[in-house]
Amino acid sequence: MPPISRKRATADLVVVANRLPVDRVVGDDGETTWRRSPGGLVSALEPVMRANSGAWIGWPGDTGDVPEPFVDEGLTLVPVALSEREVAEFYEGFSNGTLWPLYHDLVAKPAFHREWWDAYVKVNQRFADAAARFAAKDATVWVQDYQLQLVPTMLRELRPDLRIGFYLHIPFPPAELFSQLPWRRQILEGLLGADLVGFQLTGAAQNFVRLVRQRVGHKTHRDSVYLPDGRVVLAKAFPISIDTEGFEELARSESVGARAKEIRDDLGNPRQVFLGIDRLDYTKGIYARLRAFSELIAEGRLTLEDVVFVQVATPSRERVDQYRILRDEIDRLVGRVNGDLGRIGRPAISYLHSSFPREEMAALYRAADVMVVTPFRDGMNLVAKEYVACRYDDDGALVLSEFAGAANELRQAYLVNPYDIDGMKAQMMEAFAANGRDLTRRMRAMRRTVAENDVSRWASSFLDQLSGTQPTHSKSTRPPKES
Ligand code: GDG
Repeated sequence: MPPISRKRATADLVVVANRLPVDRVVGDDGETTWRRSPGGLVSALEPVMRANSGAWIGWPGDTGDVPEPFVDEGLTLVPVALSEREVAEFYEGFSNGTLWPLYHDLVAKPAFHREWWDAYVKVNQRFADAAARFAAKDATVWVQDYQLQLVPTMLRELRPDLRIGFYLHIPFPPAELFSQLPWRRQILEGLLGADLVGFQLTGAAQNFVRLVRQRVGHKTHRDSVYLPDGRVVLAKAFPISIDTEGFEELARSESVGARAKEIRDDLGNPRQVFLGIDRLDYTKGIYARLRAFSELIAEGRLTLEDVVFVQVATPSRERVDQYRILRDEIDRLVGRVNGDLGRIGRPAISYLHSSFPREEMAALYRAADVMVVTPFRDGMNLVAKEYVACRYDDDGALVLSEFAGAANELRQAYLVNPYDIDGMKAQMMEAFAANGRDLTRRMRAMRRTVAENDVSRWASSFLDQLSGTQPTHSKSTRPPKES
């Protein structure tokens, strides 16, 4: 893969994200190739980046030497290196051991370690330096997610000419929780380097503005923060979505249809197939949902002729303790449920701890009568939207946690509180027993929502809003009197 020259390396739209949208694959001959990698952010941004021929700055996902920037399938990729220790302290530590649980309502206990914070600062600076080198004059830079919250201000210091946007894919917690963070002020100030800070939901944007007022002392009014130097930072909601058309097209393809049938055959053609697809993460509520389902079987409200639960858990953050513990807990639960309730050739839960190509995901969505998405807290949850996009016959039921961002839009789902096992059981039974007309009415409405609000609309509404923000050199705006 030829490296690209410095001149061609300047980009008008630069995405800065923790991960590059590809994984490095080293063949038997030692040759390096790159393969698309799964994950919410990649699924969401790839179509937009290709359409805009921008540059993407990110970590390749391992600690090997990083190559020079290169072009892969029309996408300019700029790899940023992380050492073994930085992966442990910046990525597994501060990002996934501190911020992830803190921002997800303390579903797990966050750990606070000063050396993790130091690594977070150092790595954020490296991403900011790369963006500063790569962006053309007056370019737009779009920084992604919780791993890089200091980049906006670091980048603004290096390149005041840039228009900078930031988008948070996960929830932004209320002041009462966020205030536990020893470095709360630095994080808020880091984000304020952006012209536009985007969130999944309005409530998250409001949490941010309130914290800025309380903890940093800036004047605010509704969705605007007024900085002493005259700059105005906007904080708004932009609910993310999926490539709806792409998913539907895939679901309609003959091969996916055939594969969906094969999956049902392999499962022994039960009356209904329940499905869960998640990264193996403690925020996703996998354990609670499988427990609810197994109780329905144990109580005889569902039988093994009626149903099977297919749970796909994509391996994730496997070196972080809490994730190892969760994996063991789910292994044990599935083993116990199948041991107690299953019969030869008829397990209650068909559990797959692996990741699959997109085609297989679409076939699973096609094969499932009831999709069960029960996170304790989730920024959006794209799986719920993907399921809806694949149900082109307007059938199938979605059981959805009210604590997923997606519940804001997919109001016709069977909404559940994942902390309430009995409530979940009741909704799963409702979904199982629903009549065709009711399912069609619900699915049609949800399909309209995801068709109208797809990922390209999400990206363009963010970028349009960003390009309409006040130019950074103009210092004329003053806060309204009453705030
Ligand atoms: C974060 C936020 C927010 C999963 N397994 C495989 C696979 N996937 C794809 C799914 C979906 C994506 O990964 C997962 O997205 P989610 O939204 O469900 O969850 P997170 O990974 O936690 O994403 C979340 C999202 O960012 C976007 O802003 O919605 O709230 O937590 O697209 O299809 N894809 C393939 N094989 C797999 O095995 N090909």
